[in-house]
Amino acid sequence: MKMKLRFSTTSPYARKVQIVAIEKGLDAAIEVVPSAPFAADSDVHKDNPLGKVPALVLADGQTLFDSPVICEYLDAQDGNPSFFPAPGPARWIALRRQALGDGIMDAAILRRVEATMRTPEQRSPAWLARQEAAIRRALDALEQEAGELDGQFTIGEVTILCALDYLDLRFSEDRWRDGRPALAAWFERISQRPSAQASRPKE
Ligand SMILES: N[C@@H](CCC(=O)N[C@@H](CS)C(=O)NCC(=O)O)C(=O)O
Repeated sequence: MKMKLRFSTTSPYARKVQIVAIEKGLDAAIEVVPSAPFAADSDVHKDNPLGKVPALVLADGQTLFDSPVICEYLDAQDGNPSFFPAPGPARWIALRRQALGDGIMDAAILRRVEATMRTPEQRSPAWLARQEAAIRRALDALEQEAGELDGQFTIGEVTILCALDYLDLRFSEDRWRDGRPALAAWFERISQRPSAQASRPKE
């Protein structure tokens, strides 16, 4: 029986799972269930009480969430995890980069929700500015370490790739590449990877 993945083509968190599944040769073992978690009639909560994608329903009926948990589970299936290195310096770097990428996505989605689900009167400019600042600082930190991102593809680099592509999808007017040439060049290189090409965000 196939695993079932609650998935949205624009979710950067769900894309992390898709990339790891492709890289590990597990995509054929997963049935993708397109899901719209923000729709009023969404039934995602039937698989994930938090009502969020991604959620992975295993063959025994157990459901895993969120994206860090699902990605680590898929990585472990062949007994040879490469996206989540064993405890040690490489693991802390990978997890820290994942946290930075997830944090960019979290802040970007808060901005998007503020813009799409709240009326102009309800919107808080201070809250929006706070999220924008978090994204800006995280991108600046990534520019500083962009020279060290090449030569590996752990959950850290997967997550950064997904976060940057999400900024292109939703906030292209912010022009995150401006002033960050090393990060932009790394992003162009990593985007050529077949798993990245196969999982490009689609509206
Ligand atoms: N930390 C979670 C975040 C997942 C998440 O926020 N997903 C969004 C879609 S991009 C969602 O389903 N949101 C629905 C909601 O917040 O109600 C993860 O890494 O999987």
